[in-house]
Amino acid sequence: MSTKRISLTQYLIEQQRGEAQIPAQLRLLIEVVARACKRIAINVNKGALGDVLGSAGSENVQGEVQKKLDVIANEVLIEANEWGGHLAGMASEEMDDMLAVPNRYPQGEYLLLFDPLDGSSNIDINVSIGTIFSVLKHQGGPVTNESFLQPGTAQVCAGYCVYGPQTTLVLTVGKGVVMFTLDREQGSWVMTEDNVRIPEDTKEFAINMSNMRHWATPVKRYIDECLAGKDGPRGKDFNMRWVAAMVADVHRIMTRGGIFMYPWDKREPNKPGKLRLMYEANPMSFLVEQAGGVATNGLQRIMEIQPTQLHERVSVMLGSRNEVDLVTRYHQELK
Ligand code: AFP
Repeated sequence: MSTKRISLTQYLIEQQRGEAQIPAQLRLLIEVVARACKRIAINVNKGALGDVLGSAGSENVQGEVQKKLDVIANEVLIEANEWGGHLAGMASEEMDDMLAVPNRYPQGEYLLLFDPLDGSSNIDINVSIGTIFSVLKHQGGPVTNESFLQPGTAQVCAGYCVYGPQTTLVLTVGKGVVMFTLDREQGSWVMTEDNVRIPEDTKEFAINMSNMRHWATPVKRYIDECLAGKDGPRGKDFNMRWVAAMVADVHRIMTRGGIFMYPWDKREPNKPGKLRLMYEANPMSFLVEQAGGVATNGLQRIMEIQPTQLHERVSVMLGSRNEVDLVTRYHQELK
């Protein structure tokens, strides 16, 4: 990390001028989303002192009970982005269908997808949560749900914000991964890592072990070998972490390596997995790959999956290259 800490604005202006050549509309989009994350952080940090905890008394398209902060974060992102002229439309975990930019505002060339508050089950227990976002180019014509059904390889930008002990924004525009920490005294994002790299090897896996009896054979084999430790086929001991917020588990991997898995399981065999492709798996896969990691669904690169539905789910294995390659190989041996 260079000693000079620059602001998000300076970084984006340099990217606009430099190799990445990010267009002005994309630069504006990122600044607007980053500002919205600051507003979400303010609401998250109120906790019991503000009317932000507990259930909103409604359900989202996934049939999950919405927390008040899910709804607040969703509204903050919509209100921040609808007037700027950089977007054609938005899609959110919290909305059944996409939202086209209202006619009273100019339409832009980008599509923004987001999980406004990932890890909602952690809100009331004061454990890290976050916002995940993905950016696609609108291919023209009227904006519909189908406009968003582009593979992860079509993403032009992805990022997340972790609302934890620090408030950290992690971002890629396809030229590596950078991290910014919120300087609360100035209210500005300050670069704290300029070249995030995920170690190819790790001794740390993240999976919800309570689902073990439901996993497919390749996942059971991989985890059993990790649990066997140095006396087993892996020849080394492993540690386990599970924050139950993808954004926090992925941030740990971006920071020190590891493998994160939320695989298919036999509880609902027709569901490919729990996590959503468009606004959880794809943006996280883009970031992981840009940091030198790997992201597959066990059989193929997540970013090459052709989406068929806005809220479709996917099995996720991502992180340190050599570990994800190994568990992917175990899946492919069974094909
Ligand atoms: P919530 O937003 O409902 O808490 O779900 C979070 C999440 O989608 C993802 O962020 C976690 O990795 C995963 O679910 C945790 O799932 P389990 O609660 O089944 O472990």
